Amino acid sequence: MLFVKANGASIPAIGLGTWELSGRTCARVVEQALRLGYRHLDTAQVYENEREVGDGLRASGVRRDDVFVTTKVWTNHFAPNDLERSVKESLVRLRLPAVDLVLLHWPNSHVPLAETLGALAHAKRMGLTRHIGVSNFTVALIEQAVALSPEPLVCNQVEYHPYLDQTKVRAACDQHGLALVAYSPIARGRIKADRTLAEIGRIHRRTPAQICLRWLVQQDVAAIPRTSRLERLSENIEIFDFELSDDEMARVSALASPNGRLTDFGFAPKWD
Ligand code: 1BO
Repeated sequence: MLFVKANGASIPAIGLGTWELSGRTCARVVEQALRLGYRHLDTAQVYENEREVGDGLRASGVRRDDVFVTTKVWTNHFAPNDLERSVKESLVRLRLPAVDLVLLHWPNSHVPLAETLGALAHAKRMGLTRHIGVSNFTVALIEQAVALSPEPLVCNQVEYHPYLDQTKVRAACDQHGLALVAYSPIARGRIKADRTLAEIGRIHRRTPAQICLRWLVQQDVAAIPRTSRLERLSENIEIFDFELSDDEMARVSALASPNGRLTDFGFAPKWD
């Protein structure tokens, strides 16, 4: 497993995304992923599956300290006291004394960012999390957050896959030492029928999903593919024994399109 290094954190390059996984399926997928070698789990308060993620972690028999666990605070808990309470409630559901990373799930312009980041840093200083970061932040918001945060931010988790150009956000993350963590890294399955990825895949005897994930980790990006199918778990992690050429990397990057974004909401910031 490769690691992405960022402002003191060491983040396993492939993690298990759990958005939209729930109940026993979630716990079973988490358990199996860890048994297969995953060491990075991504959940969130709003996914309503923290309890099952914790159950899967314990059922796997993998040592807690060997797993990088991320959770996220939803935007209605960004006022300082709410944030601390929300993180503590996440820990109760996960049944963990601390997580490795807590993220602000989306920007929220209704609460001053300095206050929210102050509370997030306080959660870190209380030992509730080893690291802190943000998610769905634009370049301008990254700049503000880095300037305002009392503790180093280690990542910005955003949608990223071959159909969505994230050059500007990646550059801002690089400049400030933040890792970019990619959610929906295989474009919610859309890449499976992609001819370019299939062609490159034939050369390396890999699937389009594996080419896509390799393209991400070769940019020093961490990716958190989600699947509820156990057979896909192995596929998504078997990407560390081959390498894409510069030409292949460029061919995958050229798949980006202006309307490639899949996750957008009325409360989203104005994207770069
Ligand atoms: C609403 C959830 C988006 C990805 O975490």
